Amino acid sequence: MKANLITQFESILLSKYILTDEDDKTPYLTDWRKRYTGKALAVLLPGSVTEVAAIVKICAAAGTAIIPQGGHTGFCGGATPDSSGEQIIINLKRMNQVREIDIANQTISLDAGCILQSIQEKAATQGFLFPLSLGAEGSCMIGGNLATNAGGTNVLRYGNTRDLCLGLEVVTAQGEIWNGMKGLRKDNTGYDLRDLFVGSEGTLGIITGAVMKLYPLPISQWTTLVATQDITSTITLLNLFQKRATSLLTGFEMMTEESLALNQKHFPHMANPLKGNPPYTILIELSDHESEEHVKLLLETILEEAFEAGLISDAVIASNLSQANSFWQMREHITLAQAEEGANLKHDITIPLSALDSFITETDTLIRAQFPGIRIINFGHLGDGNLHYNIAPPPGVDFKAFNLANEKPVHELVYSQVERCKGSISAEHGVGQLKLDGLRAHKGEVAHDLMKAIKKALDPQNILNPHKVISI
Ligand code: FAD
Ligand code: 2HG
Ligand code: ZN
Repeated sequence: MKANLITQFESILLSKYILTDEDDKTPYLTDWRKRYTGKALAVLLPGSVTEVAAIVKICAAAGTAIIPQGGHTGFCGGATPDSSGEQIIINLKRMNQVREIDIANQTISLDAGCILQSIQEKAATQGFLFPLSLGAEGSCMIGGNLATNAGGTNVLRYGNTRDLCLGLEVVTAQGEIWNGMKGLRKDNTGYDLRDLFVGSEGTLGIITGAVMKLYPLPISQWTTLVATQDITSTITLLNLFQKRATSLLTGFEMMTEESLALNQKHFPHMANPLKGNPPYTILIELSDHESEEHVKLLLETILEEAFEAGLISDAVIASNLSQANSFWQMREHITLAQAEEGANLKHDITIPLSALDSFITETDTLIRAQFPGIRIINFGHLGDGNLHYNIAPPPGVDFKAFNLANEKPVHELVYSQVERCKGSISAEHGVGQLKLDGLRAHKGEVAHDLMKAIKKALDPQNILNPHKVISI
């Protein structure tokens, strides 16, 4: 059976693109956080949509499960196979061509295996901004971004990956090719198939191509770090920037003192330029298409207002690009510092801005009381109400032992607060296998049953990424 499948794949792909040797497969079998390791019968590296479709047809006939994979940087174990050794990984990395930049339509058509950073760079050569931006952009792929509906740091101005997508090309669970590669900003022709596949984490189809929106490159960006003393003034500050800077506000990221302490421990060169380790350090970015002077003056005026209103106690404006980059580096390195420290318990959550104060105050108090000495690594895309409310054991306590004993009650405590505040248990990282069990309770029976019905309709054999997002 196994040999027979491989022989069939050999009729489609050169044998160098069919990885069966253990050493060759290893890099595809463990997720970025090293939380999940699986086995696979083979890792296939197709070079075109027709090859993907032909592979899926073979797997469908054999009832063999397929794990679609991009850069394998996801946080929920969605791209990692199970331990059976019977699943096939289809990694899209060879499908990495920009198909077209349509200047008049302001769109870019891409193969799903294009690395996010390379798309940003390609767009910039034509004077365009491709706004999706996240810490993994050097290795994640647009197919993975679409499949997880990734967020990142520009969402408050440009939306998440779903909002940037106009068209898709998808291979279905039956091995058919759906060509929806249209760059239309309006198309009301019934059910929106594109939006069904975006965020489906490889469970409904394999995304092989996409048409994405482009925007004019801003001519000037100003970045500042400010200190706030509490979350109430931070939200008021956000509202002030939203009111005064409107669409010029392109970044509003929050880092707590505890998050930056972890950075300092592992990356000592990344010192916070603000004085005295404030409780909250906020990174704010304004982008302008008018002039350097216009946006700088606006930033200075809003900051002055914020000082006068007692919302901020300190501010540093980046004086050049390299200092602005160093502010962003400090923010992006929190994830890397956490990985250096040990496997923390992640909570990628969204809370309505009006409930953030209550969420943080109450959850901080409860969790510190129940787990004395615990470290709360709370940071995130505050402009979107998206917190990365991550939990690490007290200093010196073994991560593995702590997580084993406390993972469940920690999640229960945090997620019950999320429900109280009418938030979401996954803001931008998805569900994968990590949050599979909690989904029914979170979404409610009706929504969960509708999701099941969709999965059954599109993938009745349950061969696309089974037991990820939803089990049928
Ligand atoms: P993978 O990890 O390979 O796959 C993710 C899921 O999508 C899996 O379920 C997989 O089966 C499916 N999939 C992949 N490709 C396809 C395809 N072509 N068709 C169908 N299904 C597919 N995420 C954010 O949202 N915001 C952030 O700010 C952010 N920052 C990060 C920072 C770091 C340092 C790291 C390591 C990760 C970060 N992430 C962030 C998480 C991750 O980068 C994103 O989820 C990203 O979109 C995953 O892309 P990928 O190509 O690596 O997908
Ligand atoms: C970020 O915003 C990523 O940096 C990672 O989404 C969050 O480390 C995390 O939990
Ligand atoms: Zn994030």
